[in-house]
Amino acid sequence: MDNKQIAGIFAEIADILEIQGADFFRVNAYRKAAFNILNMPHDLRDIVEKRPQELKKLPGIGEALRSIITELVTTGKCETYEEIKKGFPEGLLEILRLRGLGPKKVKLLHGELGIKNLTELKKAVEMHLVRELPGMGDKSEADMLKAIDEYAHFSSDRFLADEARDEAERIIQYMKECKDITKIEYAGSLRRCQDTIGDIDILVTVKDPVKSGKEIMERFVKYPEVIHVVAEGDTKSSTTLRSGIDVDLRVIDDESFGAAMHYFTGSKAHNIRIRDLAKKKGLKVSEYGVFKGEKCISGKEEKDIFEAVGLPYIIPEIRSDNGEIEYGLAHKEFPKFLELKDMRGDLHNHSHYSDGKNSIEEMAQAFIGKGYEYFAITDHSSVMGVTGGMGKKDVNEQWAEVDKLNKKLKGKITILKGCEVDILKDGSLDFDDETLKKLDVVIISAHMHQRLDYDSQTKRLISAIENKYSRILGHPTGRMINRRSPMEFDMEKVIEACVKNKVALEINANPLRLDLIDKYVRIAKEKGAKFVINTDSHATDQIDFMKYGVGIGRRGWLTKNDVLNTMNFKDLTAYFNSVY
Ligand code: DGT
Ligand code: CA
Ligand code: CA
Ligand code: ZN
Repeated sequence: MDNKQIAGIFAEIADILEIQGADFFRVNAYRKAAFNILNMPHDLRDIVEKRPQELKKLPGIGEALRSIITELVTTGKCETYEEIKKGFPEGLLEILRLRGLGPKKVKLLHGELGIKNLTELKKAVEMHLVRELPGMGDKSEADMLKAIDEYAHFSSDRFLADEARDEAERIIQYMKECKDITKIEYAGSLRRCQDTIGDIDILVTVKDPVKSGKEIMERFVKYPEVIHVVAEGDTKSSTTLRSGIDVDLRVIDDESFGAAMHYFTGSKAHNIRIRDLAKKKGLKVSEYGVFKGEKCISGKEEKDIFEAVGLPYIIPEIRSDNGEIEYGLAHKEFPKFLELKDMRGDLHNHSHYSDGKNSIEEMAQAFIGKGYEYFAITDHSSVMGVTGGMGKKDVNEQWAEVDKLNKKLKGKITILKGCEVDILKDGSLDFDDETLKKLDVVIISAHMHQRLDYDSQTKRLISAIENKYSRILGHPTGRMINRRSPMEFDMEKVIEACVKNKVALEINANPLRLDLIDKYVRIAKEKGAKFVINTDSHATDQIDFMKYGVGIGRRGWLTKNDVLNTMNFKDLTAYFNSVY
């Protein structure tokens, strides 16, 4: 358990206690502890395990809370927390997550109206019972209704790609310590690089399934992050992790591994098409293999499945029954799709000139570590005051610094001068032409006015795209997964404007964005668009997000040639210069 998770539990205890009407000081002790833990620089796991005497020095954390921290770090559980949760309606915790609803209001709703969950709250609001409560009125009711709708809309039970992938990789690492395992891989939507993940599917083969199958399952359900075992069997078990994500683990016979990988990678729609193709050839394809009558004829490797039904190998990312079967039947092979190793640079990054956490030099060192040829620093323009956007003075300072660094780092990496320029409400850009002209990379992004009506939004974006200095349309829809819906506009028209004006479309690789989405990537490619895949890094540890963006590119059937930042530095600058 890390600091954030521990702080989360303390905050939840405080909320529950407050709703239950506990003593103010007790509530406050937990709340203050949660705040302090969230803001402390040290990892509590290190302190508990290596320097327990330092626990006493933590500000605002008394003895009782210290022992809870130790309990949480060492066992992952906490008796006080379990005790407090007993008999407390779980639905109230969900209500607490609504915007504008703190423990005070929840206590009132529960105490006065007996509300225990979201459905009951919604009913009470619709029956206008809430406005009668002390301190409430028409407006509080309307706000609550809005918060309920918003919550229903955004709180999907799907997880961000990086959360799921990190979890999966950690479990695989943990399981690999079991010497009997010969193969272990994740399948499902995670392997297909979908933008959100429902649950994690892991497949395992072992040297001797009869002997060690049981051991594998025992190890799996004992994984320290497991908070609930949904099912435990000899060949399949399911658990829920602390993060809320479910994991399915299956032990597979080595002879069936390919067939199982194919089946559990999906998608379901793709599987159904494969099964039908097999039937037409008088075969049966299942998760166990390819069968002719009762006899298993292949299935050890995934390619066996495609071979059996007369298809070339299909990469996991495009298995969705969106034309890949038809294409495969008509062609000997697929185009060579984009790969992570094709990427030679990253054209959207922030430094501490705006809201980034690192200096330009620190970013440069990180990118050198990745083996990139170049990267662009594209801090925000001035309008983004909240994120510390750059004014004219900062721009000049930054260019001088970039020039200096380029001399110093010559032969190692090249830094491009860029900017993420805001698209203003009327479609003009936040920097004048004089400034834009001097930049190597101009990304245009809409961070504000995301709720204009459909036609105005379309017009606004197109007019920004038409600015002769625009090079890249940054995170085109502005969506944030589970948080903010995309802007509404005519995507096809915007794509066409990008093609006409030679503005590349960004696939923003940040797992919270993954914007453009795969469907539009494919449409844009068909319309002749060019793409860039950028991490939009605000810190050095985000530069590894590239793989998620490449995954979306592959889902959109992109090849290396479609993506500008696969070019070498010389070709890239020649391309950008040719646009004028
Ligand atoms: P998710 O977890 O919702 O992000 O999406 P998936 O694709 O990982 O789906 P999941 O975990 O329910 O199942 C994993 C794979 O197993 C799925 O992609 C295809 C296969 N599968 C599951 N249920 C069925 C089914 O009823 N029929 C067929 N043909 N395949 C299935
Ligand atoms: Ca899944
Ligand atoms: Ca599953
Ligand atoms: Zn941005």
